[in-house]
Amino acid sequence: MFIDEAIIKVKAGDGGDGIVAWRREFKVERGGPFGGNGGNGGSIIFKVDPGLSTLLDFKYQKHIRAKNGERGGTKVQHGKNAPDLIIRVPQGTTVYDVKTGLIIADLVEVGQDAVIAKGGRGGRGNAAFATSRNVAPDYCELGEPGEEREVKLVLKVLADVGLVGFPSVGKSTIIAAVSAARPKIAPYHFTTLHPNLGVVSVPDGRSFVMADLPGLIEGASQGAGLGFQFLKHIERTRVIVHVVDIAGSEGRDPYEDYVKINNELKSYKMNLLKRPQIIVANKMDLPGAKENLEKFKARLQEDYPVIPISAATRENLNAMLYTIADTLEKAEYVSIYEEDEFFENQYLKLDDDNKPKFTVEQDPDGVYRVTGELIERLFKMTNFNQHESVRRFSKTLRKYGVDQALREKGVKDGDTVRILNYEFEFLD
Ligand SMILES: Nc1nc2c(ncn2[C@@H]2O[C@H](COP(=O)(O)OP(=O)(O)OP(=O)(O)O)[C@@H](O)[C@H]2O)c(=O)[nH]1
Ligand SMILES: [Mg+2]
Repeated sequence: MFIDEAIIKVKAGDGGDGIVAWRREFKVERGGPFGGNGGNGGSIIFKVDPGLSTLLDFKYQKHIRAKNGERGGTKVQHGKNAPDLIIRVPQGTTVYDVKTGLIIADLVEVGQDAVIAKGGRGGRGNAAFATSRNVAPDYCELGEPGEEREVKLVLKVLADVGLVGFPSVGKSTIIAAVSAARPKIAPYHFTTLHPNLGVVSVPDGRSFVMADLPGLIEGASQGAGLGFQFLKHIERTRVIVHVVDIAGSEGRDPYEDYVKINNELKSYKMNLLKRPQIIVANKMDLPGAKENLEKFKARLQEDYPVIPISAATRENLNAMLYTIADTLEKAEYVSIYEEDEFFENQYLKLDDDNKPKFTVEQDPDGVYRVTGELIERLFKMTNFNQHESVRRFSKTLRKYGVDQALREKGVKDGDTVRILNYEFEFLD
């Protein structure tokens, strides 16, 4: 089954907690700090596997979790790091963060990988905090929580050229004639229900990947027929091969077909008409084809090449392949996303001074709330049962300018301040 969209939840492993422990020595009640660090949680990494061609696996696997890091041990033993979890995806998979709609990764190269949810760092044990000024720290960090998010996977097949046209014009017959792909071919509409890819070898040694796509009809970009959901598979192609039934064997006018399909390509979000196009006039073996070809050329306004062929009798196929290969050589690489559609470009964690970004806002009940990714993480790693950990947390907030920002908002000593679901008393 061909599946090209899926929504799943991912949760990276939490870091293990650091611990507080002490060395025991003869006659010494409390030796040096001996608590080890927690291990790191496993990250969830998506990696391109060229052997995969569908997102079918994600129909059954809706929750993916990586393992947590181990807690630190006594004798300064480091807790074990959890292994990263590698999830294989087909080439051409775009991973969106559902909450923001932004792209986390666009996985197109063979072997390309991306961290989709980062494992939490292990918390430090008290041994790690020992300094010459504080030889016996009695605090430790909690493990950092692993990232958790809902992601949408969209497969947009990776091909150099895409065959587009009305149903039954012969797209699947063409790809079957020039590659090893064996799609179903039949004299009824919408025989092809998902894209088929084929590697095409040109007699002069060049080669390219061709995609045979489901037929389009008028209104496809608005969802008519199989519609819009398949137009996304044209997005990554650099050249469009527009197939027409030049014999008009189903009673339609080939030129009108051509205009209708181009209107759909134009209305699609990326204006696919900007791509180089080659017109393939198929079914030249049928009666009336030659006259129709002349009429078609006379009405054609664009200067696209028109290649007459017959996929059935294999006539003129090489001329078609040379034209496609030549056009591909000149075609530019198309980038299908804008820079600002990517998560990392929108959610830089640090501001210009290299301090974490945060905001101070008033909740409906009047209490001031501090939000910000790094501040919230720091908060989660603080062990509030340890006096010293709390002190360190407040010190860091001061260093990052959170205190200052609160004061500027009018927060005074003794007022309540919120981070996540917790409340504190603000003390200068
Ligand atoms: N006479 C003739 N018939 C052809 C030619 N090419 C394809 N056909 C026939 O046209 C019919 C439709 O061909 P397909 O290749 O399935 O058409 P398609 O464009 O892939 O159709 P959809 O998948 O439904 O969009 C089949 O019966 C083919 O045998 C040709 O060059 N000449
Ligand atoms: Mg087909």
